[in-house]
Amino acid sequence: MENLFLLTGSNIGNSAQHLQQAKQFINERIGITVKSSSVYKTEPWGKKDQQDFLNQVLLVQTKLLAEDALIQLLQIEKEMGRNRLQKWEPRIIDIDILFYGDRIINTEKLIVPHPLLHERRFTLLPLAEIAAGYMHPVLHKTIEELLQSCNDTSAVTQC
Ligand code: PH2
Ligand code: MG
Ligand code: MG
Repeated sequence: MENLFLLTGSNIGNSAQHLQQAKQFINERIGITVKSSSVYKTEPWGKKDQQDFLNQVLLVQTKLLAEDALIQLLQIEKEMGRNRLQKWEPRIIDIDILFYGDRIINTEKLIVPHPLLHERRFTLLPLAEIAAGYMHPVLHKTIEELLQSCNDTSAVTQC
C-alpha cells in the first residue's frame, strides 16, 4: 500500500457535485480515501480570467503503481466529460497526483511530487489541513513550512 495524495479541482457546472463524483470513482478504482480536506473555494491561479474553482485534497491508500493510478485518473476525467484543449483552461474535473509516498518520479508522463504544489496556496492550504507535517521528499520541508514560505497571495477559503 502506498499513500497517494490527490488534488481534485473543478470550475465548470456543479463543481461540488463533480468533486464528490470524482471521489466516488477514486474509491472504486484506485483505493480507499482515508483522509479528505474540506472543500475550498479558490481564486484561479495562472490563467486568471476564469471562474473560481473548488479544490479538495484526498489521501488515498492504493495498491496501484503511480503510473497505473495516473491511467485510471485520466480515464475518470474523461468519463466525467473533460476534454483537453488548452493548458489551464476551465474544467469539469482535474485530478492531479501530488505525492506518491515519498517517491520521486520523473518520466515523460508523470512528475511526482507535483512540480508546482509548493507555489500554490490552493494546493498547500487543503494539504496542510490533513497533512501539515508531511515532508516534501525533494524540497525537504514540511507542508506547514512550504505554506509559510509560499509567495502566492490568491484567495483560498474553506467552504
Ligand atoms: N488548476 C490549474 C491552474 N489554476 N487554479 C485554482 N484555483 N485551482 C486549480 O485547481 C487550478 C488553478 C491547473 O490544473
Ligand atoms: Mg491541475
Ligand atoms: Mg491535471
